[in-house]
Amino acid sequence: MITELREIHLPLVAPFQTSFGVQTSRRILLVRALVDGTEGWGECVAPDEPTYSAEYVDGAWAVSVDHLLPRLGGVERATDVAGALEDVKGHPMAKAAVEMAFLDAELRAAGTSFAARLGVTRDRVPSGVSVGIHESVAALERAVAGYLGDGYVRIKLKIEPGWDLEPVAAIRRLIGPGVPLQVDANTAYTRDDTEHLHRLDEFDLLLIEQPLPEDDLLGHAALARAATTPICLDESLVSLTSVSDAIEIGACEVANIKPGRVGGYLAAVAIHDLCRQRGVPVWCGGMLETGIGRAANAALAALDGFTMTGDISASRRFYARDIVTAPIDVVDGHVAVPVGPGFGFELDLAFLDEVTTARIEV
Ligand code: SMG
Ligand code: MG
Repeated sequence: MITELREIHLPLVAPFQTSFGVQTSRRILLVRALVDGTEGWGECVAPDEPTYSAEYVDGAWAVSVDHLLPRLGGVERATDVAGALEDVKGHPMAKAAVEMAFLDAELRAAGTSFAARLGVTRDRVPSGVSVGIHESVAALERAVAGYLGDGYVRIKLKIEPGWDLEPVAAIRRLIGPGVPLQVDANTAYTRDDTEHLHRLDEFDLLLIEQPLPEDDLLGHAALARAATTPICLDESLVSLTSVSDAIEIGACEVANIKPGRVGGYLAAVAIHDLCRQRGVPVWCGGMLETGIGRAANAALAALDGFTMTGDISASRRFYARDIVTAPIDVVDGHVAVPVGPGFGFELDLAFLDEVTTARIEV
């Protein structure tokens, strides 16, 4: 059962700007569960504002209290959560956090790690970094040089109209032809930008992530036919069906899998399996998670179909201090797959209390 909802507030080490705005801090909803007398935690990736998708932290809190928790009556296992919450439309991030808390608690109760439950064989995953829009190309170059110095093995640049060809050209020049580079538009372009987006082809990018609005699957398919840079979807992929359809019509040559966006880690695994079957490479996206979500993502990304480097960076890429006792670190360009029970993190309870801004026990 769910025993607590908590909201924390963490400042970011530097502003993170995307095509939909600037974030300087994060409010994060955490969910605690109790299974077989053992506690577990889930992290909701809903941002402060409904600008990445419709979900946001206050909405996630409200739907959890008013509609999700009351439906969890007889639920004892993570595998029963999605079914119990099925009547509630949408809100995948809020649902995912609930399922995650059950999963962490039941794995801890069984003394099993998430990685063992998934059956992964890799003990580390390559680490990529997502770099926001900067005030100048020079500032972006400094940031990227710093991340390369930290060992990241793949760079992702956020782009938007007016911040694309020039910064991408500059960074390709800076890092040379050998360093994997990709871009993410977070839906900032329209079908009218097709010609313009083609000009990115010359920079040998791994992929262009979500150039068009999330409901424009046909637009992405047309772009994929015309461009040589593979089209990757993020915001559009909200369920197994949407992924299957997007692949079917040629709109999704690469998939960014974010557990929160698809309703949880169990759905994320099913999407991974489908993509693998269809020969579509996948990678694990990031939502500026704390050490809770980062630990879970590192295990997920160790599944065999995750053949591309994910946005799983060190805790310190976003947070000066994480809420876990052993912040996620990047060593030789990789993040270790946690081996401890559950998702494998331990909370820094004193610090957690310090950054808590709201809390209810249920
Ligand atoms: O966690 O490293 C991270 C952030 C990765 O760029 C990132 N995420 O669209 O992929 C994406 C963005 C969404 C984050 S803003 C809510
Ligand atoms: Mg994205």
